[in-house]
Amino acid sequence: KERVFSGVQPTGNLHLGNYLGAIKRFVALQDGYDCIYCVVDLHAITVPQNPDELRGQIREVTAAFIAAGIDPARNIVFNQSQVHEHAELAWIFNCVARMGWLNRMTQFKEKAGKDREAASVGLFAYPTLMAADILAYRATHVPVGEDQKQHLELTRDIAQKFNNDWSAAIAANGFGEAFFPLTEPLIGGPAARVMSLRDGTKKMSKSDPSDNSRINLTDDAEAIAQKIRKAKTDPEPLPSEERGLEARPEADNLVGIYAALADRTKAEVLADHGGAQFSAFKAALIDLAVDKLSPITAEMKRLTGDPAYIDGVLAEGAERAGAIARETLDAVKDIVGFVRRR
Ligand code: AQP
Repeated sequence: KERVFSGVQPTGNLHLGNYLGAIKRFVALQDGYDCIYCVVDLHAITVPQNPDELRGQIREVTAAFIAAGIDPARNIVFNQSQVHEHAELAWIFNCVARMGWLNRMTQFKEKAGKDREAASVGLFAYPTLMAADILAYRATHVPVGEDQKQHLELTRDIAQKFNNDWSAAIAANGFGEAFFPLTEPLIGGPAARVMSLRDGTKKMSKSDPSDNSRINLTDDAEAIAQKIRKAKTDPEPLPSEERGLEARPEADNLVGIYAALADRTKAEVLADHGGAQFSAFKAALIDLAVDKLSPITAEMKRLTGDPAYIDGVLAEGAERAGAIARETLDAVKDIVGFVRRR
């Protein structure tokens, strides 16, 4: 079976974009692939975190994975900091990646803001750690939202440069022509980029100061209803065909959310709701969103009330993940020329 890896940061305010763009798709992949899902806490501290909140958020993301339908017995679910090979491989990749490659990363530019000198070195090196997360398992596929596309391209560049730079040692160690796979991103569907409910040109994000801009996975039915009712729209009714959504970012976003929640295409949603006023469409979307999200929210709440269970899942997952990552690191150390303990 081919291997899937993906991660979610425990940075609070897990939202509908994280669910539709990532977590819901993780669930769908567990039947066809060998899947590894990680709570990437090392990534979270690239910006300041409160230690007690961070611990809670790690457990909350784990609970969200399980509540959404990821089975921790069939898949590997763990938090990154428990498997030290991620950080070790990231260091080696820091020596493979070029400054120029990382300088082009748009997420760093956005997150660092104007005062780049004050950003952490970790925030700059974030993509090499992400490459290590994926390649420690030599994963072939990574399901992510559209915003991660550039980082996945960098992961492929790092894998390729590693394979080229050490090609003789890779062959000499019996790994043939290439040690790392060129990982394929799995990006797509109607919710690859869920936008803010307040501004259809901005992505729905954890750090948006307006809570009304996003639906949190912890929101109750009333909050979901209120946020959708208040969501920005334009004055026209819904079009009947997808091309009618062009240049209507807010309409496009709500139709995309509906389609992803209902497991349908935007065209199918418009075939049913084309011509409807937003008041009617929003009412249908509220029913659908509450119907799909409430059970997840309730289960997340139940699971976060049992931290010992969550910590047990993470420990067991780390054990299994570590065994795979260790094998990769042993091979990498041999390829690079390190002397290792045997
Ligand atoms: N708006 C989105 N639409 C679709 N997918 C999204 N993802 C994030 N936002 C959207 C996908 O969710 C997964 C986990 O993302 P992350 O842990 O990197 O966190 P984030 O939500 O992108 O939040 P940040 O970057 O911590 O905060 P903001 O966005 O506030 O700056 C990924 O697969 C991501 O693509």
